Amino acid sequence: MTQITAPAASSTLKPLSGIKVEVAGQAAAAGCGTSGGAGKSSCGSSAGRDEMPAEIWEKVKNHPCYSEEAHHHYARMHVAVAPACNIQCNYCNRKYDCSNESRPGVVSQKLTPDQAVKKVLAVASEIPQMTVLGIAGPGDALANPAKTFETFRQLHEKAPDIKLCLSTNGLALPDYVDEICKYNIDHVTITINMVDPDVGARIYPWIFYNHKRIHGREAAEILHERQMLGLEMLTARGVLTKVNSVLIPGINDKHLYEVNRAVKARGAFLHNIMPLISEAEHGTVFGLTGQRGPSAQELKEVQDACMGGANLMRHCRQCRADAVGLLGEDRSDEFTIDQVEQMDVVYDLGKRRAYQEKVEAQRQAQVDAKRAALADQQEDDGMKALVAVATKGQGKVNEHFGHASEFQIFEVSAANATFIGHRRVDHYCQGGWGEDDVLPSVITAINDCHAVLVAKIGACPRDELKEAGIEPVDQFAHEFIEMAALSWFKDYRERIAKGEITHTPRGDAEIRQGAYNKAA
Ligand code: CLF
Ligand code: SF4
Repeated sequence: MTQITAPAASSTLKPLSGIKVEVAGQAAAAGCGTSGGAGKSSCGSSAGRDEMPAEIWEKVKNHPCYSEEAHHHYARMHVAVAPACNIQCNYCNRKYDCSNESRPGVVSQKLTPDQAVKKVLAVASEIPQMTVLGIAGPGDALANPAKTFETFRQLHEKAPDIKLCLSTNGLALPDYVDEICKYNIDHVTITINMVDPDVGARIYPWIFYNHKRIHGREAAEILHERQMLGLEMLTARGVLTKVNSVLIPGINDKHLYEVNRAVKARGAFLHNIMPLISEAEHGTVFGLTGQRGPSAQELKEVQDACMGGANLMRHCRQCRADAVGLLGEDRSDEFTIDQVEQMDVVYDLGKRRAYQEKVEAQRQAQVDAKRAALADQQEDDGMKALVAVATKGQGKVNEHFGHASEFQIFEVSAANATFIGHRRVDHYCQGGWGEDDVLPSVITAINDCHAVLVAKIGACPRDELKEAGIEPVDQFAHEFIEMAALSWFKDYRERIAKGEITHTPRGDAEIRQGAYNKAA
């Protein structure tokens, strides 16, 4: 892939509702207020409480998608009440979850609003750190307005501490902004893959709008205008917005910079650039025509090129439309409708608050540990390394190498330790023994990393990792991740300075396609 760079000259997008949008010209600069991400670029998903206004912090502090820090501690759940869709994306097969917010994989059960509400209350009573309820398909939330808003209406009354979150392709969005505000739905995601209808025509074969099916460029033009209008309307009403973009190599990879600047100018709080998931067995147009997804390096390159615009989210797990749990895990099997019907549901707000206070204390300890580790670094010489981390939550290195179904990737330097992504893998450990066939795929998934931080690791994978140039590190078991990564980095630099090792660049890594791994 050729280097992605910011366009040299600014171009001007067509103004929609009176707002002039300058791409690359950085038109809007209203500060990081409730209007979203038009302010300082540090105010993104990785920003902490000191880096944004208090009212924004209140909205994002326990939303696992809007705050990277929160995603180590807080869980979300989706209820699959929205089966229909009003557009066709070339990366979607209607038999599968919406690729906008959920990875391909059939939804186990579609729910009525009453079933959905019961399920949410059941999960909330069992998982007190579940703070957000999202409706993200399996079709489009706003193509099923009656079911979507009936679910939100009931939850607004019955579970006032749960944040409500909605995901849409944006076509119907301008029609429902009042309804969104009425139920205090404070977080809305719009999937925007283009701001140029010529690009859009390669992604969307048709839309269904005003009782008509519309094809080609005209369809993409209408979708684009509705998306931009909906985003502007939400910004004007103080709703936090996130834009999801699917990175499709050769179609919109070089265009996403323009998308980033356009949505920033319209007040988007976050921009989540996700890799296309495209496999022939999904039966999508892109899967069947051989359109590939990006590699890890290609994804990072596009994300890095967009920095300085709308703030980036990099911890998305492209979750299912019925996912339950921390991002990266799925506990939906524990909450089937049959199980929920038999559960004794006690929605105890006091218990939930008490639990979340404990989570907050732990989270502050994680921030303090990072601060202390940063203060202990040698002078920053610009060197950076990626480390993979095996974790099952709480912000700690607390998973065995063989049990990890994903590794979290952190970029570490003397100046910072930042989450930059995750890599799904198959479990290396299969019920007590290591699966030799799996190890090469795990190494491929973290091949761009210099070290892997784990709670425990066996002798065999340890040796093979070393041979592949990835250092297995288990001395920080059960420590906070950033502190562990920074401590490893300090030691790494000391060993380089002593001539014990040399720092060599690593290779690219593969983004895994295919089935979701259930939590171990
Ligand atoms: Fe769900 Fe989406 Fe709300 Fe999060 S997911 S509706 S904003 S509560 Fe999150 Fe999942 Fe990525 Fe979506 S990790 S796919 S960004
Ligand atoms: Fe599929 Fe979602 Fe696109 Fe609709 S908006 S076609 S459900 S990916």
